[in-house]
Amino acid sequence: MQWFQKGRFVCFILQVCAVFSAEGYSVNKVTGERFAGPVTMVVTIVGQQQCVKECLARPKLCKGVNYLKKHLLCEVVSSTEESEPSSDYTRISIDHQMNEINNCHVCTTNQKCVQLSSNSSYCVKEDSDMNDCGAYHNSTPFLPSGLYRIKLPVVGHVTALCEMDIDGGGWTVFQRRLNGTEDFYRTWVEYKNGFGNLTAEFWFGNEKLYHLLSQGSYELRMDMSDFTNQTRYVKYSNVGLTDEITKYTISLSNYSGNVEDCFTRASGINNMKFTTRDQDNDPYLTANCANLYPSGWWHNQCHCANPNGLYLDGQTNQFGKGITYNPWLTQYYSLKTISLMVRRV
Ligand SMILES: [Ca+2]
Repeated sequence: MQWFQKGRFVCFILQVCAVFSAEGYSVNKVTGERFAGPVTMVVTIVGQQQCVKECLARPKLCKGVNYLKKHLLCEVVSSTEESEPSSDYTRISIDHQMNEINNCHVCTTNQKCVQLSSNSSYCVKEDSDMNDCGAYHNSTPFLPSGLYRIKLPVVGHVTALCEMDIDGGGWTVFQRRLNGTEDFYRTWVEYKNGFGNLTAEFWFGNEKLYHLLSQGSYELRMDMSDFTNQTRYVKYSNVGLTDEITKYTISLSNYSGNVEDCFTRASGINNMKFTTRDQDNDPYLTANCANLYPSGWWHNQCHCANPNGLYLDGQTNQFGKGITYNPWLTQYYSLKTISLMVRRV
């Protein structure tokens, strides 16, 4: 509230500017916590006061900030609804009420409000170059895993789940299963646009994934765990996806990992089109694999792994219908967790 008083004081002396240049706003700080996001932008090497100002300049994009003093790091967040314990952080929610007076509220999400000393403010175009999670990670290596706003070609700004800890970090997650809360037996349009909750189980969306991967060379990683908390992963140093007209055909190469390869073998997903319950693009002639093994996936005849299958809690007598990875625990075991993610190389 110190700055609020300062703002009023300045305006009292200048009189005419009183309504426009008042810096009044209220903040609410909690140390040892951070907002879960989405993080809409990151400002580095700034003090806490400047961090708050970065938020005030972007009323459409910012409801609060996470400030990490030891790295002078300022994370601008668009939601303050959820927070989490994080020892080195201070979370600061910011009330923009005075921005309505100084006209910053007319700026769009892609504009920064620049205030001049002459009582006026301008909305200046500001385009983020954060086009995937790797871009955030490369700019600021100590950013935590969580939700971030990225900008994709054609699609524009979207929120993505970023994995910043595993295998060097910088991964954009496009699929996750945790507990069976989300239905993955979905239509073509649902798989195209994405579904679920980024903080729980979700499919990012084939159209977004296509535009994400169109930006350059990407690698893919899939992590799995069973109900005894054993883990395995596979990784491919090259992944590509075609557009919707060609049915989001996937290409993968250069396997590594700590469990046998499944995706680039003859029965794998390499060069397969995407198949959903309402669109059979798989080479299995007599049926739709997405119906036989309830899912949406790059089915072959039909699959060696079924990450979007039914959540069947471990051992099952339903062959191939669960979240299976045949070379590890066979088609009669449905995994506990699985996630798929990509990173620019
Ligand atoms: Ca078929």
